[in-house]
Amino acid sequence: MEKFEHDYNAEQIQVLEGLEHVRKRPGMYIGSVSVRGLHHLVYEIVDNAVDEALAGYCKNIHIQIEPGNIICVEDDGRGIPVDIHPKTKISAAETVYTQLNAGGKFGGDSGYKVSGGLHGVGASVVNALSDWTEVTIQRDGGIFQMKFEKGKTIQPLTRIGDSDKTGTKVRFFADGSIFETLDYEFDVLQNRFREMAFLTKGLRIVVEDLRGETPKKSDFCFEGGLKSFVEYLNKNKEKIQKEPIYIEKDGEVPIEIAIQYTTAYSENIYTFVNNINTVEGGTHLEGFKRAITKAFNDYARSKNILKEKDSNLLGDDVREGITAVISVKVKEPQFEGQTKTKLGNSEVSGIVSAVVNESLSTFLEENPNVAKAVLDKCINAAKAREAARKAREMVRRKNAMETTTLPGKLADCSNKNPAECEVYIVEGDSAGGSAKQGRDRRFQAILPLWGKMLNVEKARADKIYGNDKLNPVILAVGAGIGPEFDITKIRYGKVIIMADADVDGAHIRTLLLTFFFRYMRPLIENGNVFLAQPPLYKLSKRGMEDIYCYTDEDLTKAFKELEEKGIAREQVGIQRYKGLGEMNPEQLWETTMDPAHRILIKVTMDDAMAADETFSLLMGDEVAPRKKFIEENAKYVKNLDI
Ligand code: 28G
Repeated sequence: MEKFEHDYNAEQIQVLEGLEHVRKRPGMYIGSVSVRGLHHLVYEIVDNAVDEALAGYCKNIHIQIEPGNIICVEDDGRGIPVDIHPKTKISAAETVYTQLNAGGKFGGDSGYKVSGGLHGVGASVVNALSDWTEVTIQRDGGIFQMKFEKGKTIQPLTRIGDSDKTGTKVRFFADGSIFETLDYEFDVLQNRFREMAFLTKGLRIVVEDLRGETPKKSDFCFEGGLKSFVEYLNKNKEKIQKEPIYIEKDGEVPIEIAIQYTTAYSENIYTFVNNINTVEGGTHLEGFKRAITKAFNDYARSKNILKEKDSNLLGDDVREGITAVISVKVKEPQFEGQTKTKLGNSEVSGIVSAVVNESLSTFLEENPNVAKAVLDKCINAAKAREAARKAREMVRRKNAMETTTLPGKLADCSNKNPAECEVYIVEGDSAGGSAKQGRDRRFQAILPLWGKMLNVEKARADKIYGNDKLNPVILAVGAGIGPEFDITKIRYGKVIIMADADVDGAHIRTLLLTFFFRYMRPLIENGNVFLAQPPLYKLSKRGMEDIYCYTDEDLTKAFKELEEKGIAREQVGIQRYKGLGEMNPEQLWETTMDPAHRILIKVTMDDAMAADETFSLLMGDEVAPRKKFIEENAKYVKNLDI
């Protein structure tokens, strides 16, 4: 009996120490305590519900942001088991919420769990980082509830009623003393759960925001799975084939893939392992690429579309205009790479490659018209590749003849260590002039751009190289483009886009982001691209230091703070900046370029993807969605030159 007591206490102490560590070092468990980490809490809980769906027991997941930033997640699965462990006298449910890594997350006994990165750390981490958590379970004929504060049990699992239903409901309020912000972004959650719904065919996910005056609600359920995902990604693009190619195979490594070709020149392949976006790719992507290159070449040879004298199509040719989503489930995934989003399991490559090669070959045989249309495009891509090579050679030769390979408009910095240097890409000559005078020339370079940009959507690589607007950007960054882009050669650690806060500025931003996304993607993945944020307003008054406001909220806040100091709004002068050109060099330095005061926004892959989507919408060939977008956004886009 004594021993029993002793064990019990030791175990409990361990639990508390575990959760204490989570609170001390939250970053180790959820990446950061920024808004990103905050959203991670929701993903962790929803992941558990999705696991229950993958096990085949849950059909609906409901997520609500309640007023006051309380999160409520409910599923109709079996309910977390409520039985009491005979030794610890603690319910299974409480164990899941208090023991680090409980619930088989790292065990591999309960399906396809995640064993690396930021995911799958489990409910106990959410509990530890929440001010309070409340879990309600329906199963075995009853309703059971338990409550926690900052991870500590304040009400063990208690039967509070009867029910003939089953399911789990979790409500939590994140700890404001740990997170920088408690404000959830509905769009961020909505995008993530749309993606999850695509990845789990037939699962219904409803997400609601009940905080504002007008509640928001999205209802996702896709019977087509990844086929629906690809159709969604291509909704604004002109398709070469009507229906996506769909591959599904349940084996040792379950595989689901959808592919659809468009007339665009870019390649868009998204890959997932156990529902985690593997941004850095890995063995599943390698296997896929190998298989489609082989399948198209074999087919083209067998039908004599490629003659004996012709050389093989390259991977790049075969992937031009492709939109594909690849989802695999791996029992013990190895995640590698800088952000732990690269699949390392070598066995996966061959498995994916075999499945794709077989399914795609069959598809091509059965759909000769689609095969022909896609191959035509691939062969054109090969020709363009050859033309691009020549254009590149020309540019290189031309640049070699000139004394410097840097663009004439570039005002370079004196420091040559890329890690310490930054280049501002500035729209317009007058803003460019101010930036040149205002900068710290030791580490800040300025590249002014002006005039209309090339429409990247409609241009192949050969045009990009010769383009007089983009070539300076390529030369300034110094690392090439497309497949040859070499991140180790970049000349600046920060590439900063500085454009006005108006429609034209938005236009140039979208264009540049799309260009970087399509031709210098590692630059974005590596976190080297930034947006400068110029102020919108300046408040000034005699005897008071000027106040710069970067958003309308800033302005409201500034007025409130002034009022608290007894200064009325009428007493201060307010200047609204319409463009960067209105600021003198000192102001531009002070507000937008001085590392001590400026606001820089790091561009994420999500931002770039969104830009790419907007771009396709505005520049692409599909007329109907563009018209719809313009009608819906008429007041914003009237100045846009499209
Ligand atoms: C609403 C928000 C989040 C969940 C379940 C269902 C079971 C479960 C969850 O089991 C313990 C460890 C590994 C099996 C499993 C119920 C088996 C039988 C479950 C959720 C037992 C956890 N009956 N639903 N956990 N496992 N939903 N939604 O968290 O071996 S978590």
